[in-house]
Parts: sequence; structure tokens; C-alpha cells
Amino acid sequence: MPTDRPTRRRFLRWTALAGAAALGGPAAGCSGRSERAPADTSAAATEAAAPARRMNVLFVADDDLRHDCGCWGHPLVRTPNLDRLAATGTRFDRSYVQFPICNPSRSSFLTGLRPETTQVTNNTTPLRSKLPEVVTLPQLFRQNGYFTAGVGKIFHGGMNDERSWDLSTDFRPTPAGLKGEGRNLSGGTLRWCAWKAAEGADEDQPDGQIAAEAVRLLGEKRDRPLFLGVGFHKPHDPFVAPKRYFEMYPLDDITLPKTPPDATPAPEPAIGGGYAKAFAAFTDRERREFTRAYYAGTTFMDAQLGKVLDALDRLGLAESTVVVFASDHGYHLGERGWWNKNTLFEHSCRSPLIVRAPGVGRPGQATARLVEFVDIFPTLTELCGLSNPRGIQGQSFVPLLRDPQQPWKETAFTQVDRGAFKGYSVRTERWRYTEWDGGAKGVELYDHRTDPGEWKNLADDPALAAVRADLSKRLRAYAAPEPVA
Ligand SMILES: [Ca+2]
Repeated sequence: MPTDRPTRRRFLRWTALAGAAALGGPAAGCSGRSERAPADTSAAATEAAAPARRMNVLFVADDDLRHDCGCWGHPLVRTPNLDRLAATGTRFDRSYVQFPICNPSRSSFLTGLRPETTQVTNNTTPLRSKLPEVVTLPQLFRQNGYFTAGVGKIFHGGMNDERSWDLSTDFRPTPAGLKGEGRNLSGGTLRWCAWKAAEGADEDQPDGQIAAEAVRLLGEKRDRPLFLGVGFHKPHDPFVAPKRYFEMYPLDDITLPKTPPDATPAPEPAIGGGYAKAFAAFTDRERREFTRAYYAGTTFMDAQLGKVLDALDRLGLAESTVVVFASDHGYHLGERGWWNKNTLFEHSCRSPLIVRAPGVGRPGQATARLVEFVDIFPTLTELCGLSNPRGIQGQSFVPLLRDPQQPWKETAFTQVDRGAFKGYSVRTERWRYTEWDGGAKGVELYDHRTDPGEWKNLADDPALAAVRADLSKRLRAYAAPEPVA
């Protein structure tokens, strides 16, 4: 694989670290200040110290962000800080979550396990109620001597995992941040469906306070490496951001999606129901207000990300810190009449991912190869020289960071629940194929080579019978895996 000399040196050092980790990890520095009892590292402490200090990790988990960002070519939305992260790292153009709502997606990528294994398929089931002894991503770093801090939303709201963190915190808006101009776009039917151009500054909103706390933690001197989780809330609803971010997006500049006249109707379960009636009642102005508020939240979040990236540069930490930016899933802004997530269309399953691993690959590179969010866990452990817990289901994409054009995964899987039955979808580089209730409630096949908007369902095209049969076989193997002997 083509790598330059510094990259190779870095790789060899990491290889050595991985070897040390296989023996039980480095000696843990437990003398650092900690707000909670240190993780149990007594076994690891008997092993020799690692030859060099490990890389820090900045793990930014965003909430409900879709690819309407400058670095993915959006003509309107301003995301200068995501753009500069992409310009110094690797941008993933086909990265897919395993379950496109908050708690199941986060439970999956924070454990390296697929939803069928976590058994977390809704927003009310705590991860540890299903897997009490699972080792989460931050917990693994903590066990290996890292100081782990979770600021904002990393685990789903109300389900923070104490064992994962030396320190964790979240924030609420100040009284000034609660004031402002706005309205509910559903006439109050959907309580969450509201925007507000808030008074006050960035720090009057939780995301502004999260950025300030992250910057503070980066500046603290400590004797062990840092795993810093930063969980921004926007552009998730309610769509609140300081007023100046709304002013960047005049309503007339907003472009709304158009449904082609010959689009195939989607099977009934493809759109989740529930909210659909309220969405159908939106006026054109309400659609524009929704989109403007989502974009205001996107740019507001991006500005907070910028403060954290600035701190990395200012403190001289950029070269010793792996940065991951990941949204927990994508989002529809009116496509198929839907203004939410939880579908098996591309807008929902595909989710923003940027990784910056100093010395690995070329700055500003992009890859169109398929990766799944379940792969983030083993990628980070490989980059930092840690051993994975047994049974991990992702595949490290470190080789793809070194050579982003090489052949890679053939399939990426996403699933949703529809109460009495499930939907599963498989993406290849060319196709998306979806079955609802094993096909009984609908089958979809889209050709991304000719139809990136997924408007024409080709499932019943006789010329594509072999494609459908092959994808169905792969999907069923995923949905009902053979029991391990
Ligand atoms: Ca979310």
C-alpha cells in the first residue's frame, strides 16, 4: 500500500503499541485528578509501560446532522469548521449507521456491536439493561489508562454510562438563551417541531457551553492521555440557535426538494407514520422555516466545533490527537414528505463521518468506499494501539485511511423497527435493497448509479432478478445470522 515515510514510521510505532496492548496494555497513570474513582487497571498496571505516550482522542458525536455541509458540496450551508476538518483529514462519502435513531445508533457505534447484538432498538432501552457487562468505547480507553471525559450527549439522553467516564457533564440553556422569536411549525401538534432564534450568545445555549467545557478540558495538564467525547445537540430539534445563525439563511434562499412526477410510491412502512399527517399540512413557508432552522442549528454547531479545533491547534495537540466527527444518523428535510429520521432511505442511513488521524493518509482525502459506524470502534482502538474487547463486530478502516481508493466492504446494513415487524436495508456501492417484514410488507431496490435520490423502485424489474436475489440473500443472512456453534 502506498504510504509516505512519516506515515510508515507512525504505523510501525502503532504496531509496537498494539503489541504492548495485546500483553495487557500500558501502566495506567492513576495519580491524575479524577472526579470519579479510577477504572480498575490493576491487571494492566503489572505490564511494562508503553514505549511512547498514546494518541489522544477527540470524539465528536453530533445529533441528527445530514450531509448539507460545505465539504459535501452543499451550495448554501456554511460549515467552515467541518470543511477544515475534512481538509486536514479523511472525508467519508458512503458511511452508514446501523439504526437511524439516537439510542440504537449510539449503542451500536459506542460498543462496536450491531443492533441485533445490543438488542437496543428504541430510544427507551438502556444499553446495560441488555448487555450489563459490555465494554463501551470510552470505557475501554479508561481501562487502558486514559482520562475519559464526556461533555454533552454521547450516550442517549438520560442514559449516560457512568462506567465509561472519569468525568461527564451536560448543560442547559441560560434564561437569556430561552428567550427569542420563534414558533411551532405544526400548530402545536408535534411539540418538538419548533424553532427559536434565541437571544444571547453561543454560551447561552448548551452547545456553546459544551464547546467551552471541551476547550477547558483540553487545556488541563494531566499525566495521561485524554479521550474527550464532545456531544453536540444541534441541529437536533427543537431548532434553537442564537439569532445570528438564523440571519445567515434568508427564507428565499432555501431550496425545497422536489418529487419527480414519475417517482415510484414507497411501500407503506417506508415512512414511519405518526408525524406524516402533520408534515403533510406544512405550508411552503413552514417548510422553508423548518429548513432554515435546521441550517441555523448546523452552522451554530459547526461554530462550536471550530472552537474545539482551534484549541487543539493553539495547545499544540493537533498532531497528537485523533479526531472523529460522526453524526448519529442522517435526516430528511422533506424528501418523501418526511421531516425526520428513522427511515431506510439514503438520507437517513447515510450519516456524516470525518476522521483525522495524524500521519495516516493524506490531508484532505476522501473515500467513496462503504464503511459502517460499527467500524469506528475498532478503527479508534487500532489507531491508539488498544486491543478490542472479544466479539467486536466492526472492521477497522485504518487501511482505508492509508489508501482510500482500495477495494473495501461490499455491504453496509441498516435496520429500523416498525412495531410488529422490522425493516432491513443493505447498501452496496451501486445498489440499495430493502425488505419490510421479510418482504411481506414491501421490497425496494434503487440503482444509485442512475437514481441517487432513490425515486424509482426497481424491485419488480425482471431484468434485475439476479441482483435482487443476491441482495436478498445477503440481507437475510444479516437479519437472521447463523447461530455460532
Ligand atoms: Ca440523533
